[in-house]
Amino acid sequence: MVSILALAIVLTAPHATAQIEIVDSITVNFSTFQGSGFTPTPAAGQLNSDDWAITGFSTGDLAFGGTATSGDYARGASAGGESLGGIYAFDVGGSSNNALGVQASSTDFTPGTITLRIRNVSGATLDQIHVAYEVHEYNDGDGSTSVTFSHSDDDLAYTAVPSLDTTTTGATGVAGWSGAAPKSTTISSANVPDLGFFYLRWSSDDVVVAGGRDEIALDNIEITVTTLGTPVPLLGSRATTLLILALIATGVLAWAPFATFRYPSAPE
Ligand SMILES: [Ca+2]
Ligand SMILES: [Ca+2]
Ligand SMILES: [Ca+2]
Repeated sequence: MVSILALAIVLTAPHATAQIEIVDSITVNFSTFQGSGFTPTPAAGQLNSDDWAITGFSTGDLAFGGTATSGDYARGASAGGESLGGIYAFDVGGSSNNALGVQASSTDFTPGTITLRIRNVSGATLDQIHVAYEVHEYNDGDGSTSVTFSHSDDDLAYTAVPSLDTTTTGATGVAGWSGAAPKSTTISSANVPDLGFFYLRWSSDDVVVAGGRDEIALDNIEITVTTLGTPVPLLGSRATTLLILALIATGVLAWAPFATFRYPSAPE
C-alpha cells in the first residue's frame, strides 16, 4: 500500500546529507557489510560513517563522518573464532547472514561503544522510537563480555536501558554462534524535532577476564518511530480529497500516523 504521509515526506524532506532518510520501516541487517571499514562515502563492503561512530579501539576513535578503513576497523569478513581485536563482518549463521561484530582484546573495546545516529526528517516531532536488535555471541574464550544499550538526543547525555543488558557465556562452550538474543525497547517521549538527530548506542566491556574473549555481533536493528503532531493536510480539490478518503476507506491507500526510517545508503 502507498502511504500518503510517506509520499508527502518524500516530496518535501530535505536531502542535504547521505544520512538516514525517512520513508518506511527499516531493518539494518548488514547484508552487504564485509568488514571493510567506515567512510562517509562507503564503497562495497563498508559502512557509512555518517551513521556510525565508534570508540575503544587502539587504532583510535571513529567520529561521525570520519574515515577508518584499516587496522581494527577493517578486519574483514569472518565466520568467528577470532582472537585479533577489531571489527569484523561476522557470518552469524544462515545464508551469508553478516552482522556487525567485534572481537575485543586487552586494548580493544574494553570498554568500547558503537553509536548509530538517525535523523528525523519526518516533518514532525518524534514521539516514540521503538528499537529492536539481536545480540549474537561466539563463546570461544573463558572470558565473558557485556553488551548494553543506551540512547541520547544530543550524543552527550545517554540514558541506559538496563533491561536490555546481556553478558556472553563464561566458560568456553561448543564453537559456533549462539543464535540471536532478541532485544527491544520503546523510547517514549523522545521529542526529537524535525531535522533533529537521535543516537542509539551499544557499549561493551569485560565482565570476566579469563582465557580469551568471546566475539559479539549486532544484527537486524529495527527502528520504528511515531510522530506527534498534525496529520498531513489533504491538498487539492474537494473531489480529490473525497477520492483519497475513499481510497483510504477501501484500503488502497494507507493513512500512516507514523513514519519510520530507512537507509538510503546501500552498503548497510
Ligand atoms: Ca545480518
Ligand atoms: Ca566465554
Ligand atoms: Ca574470540
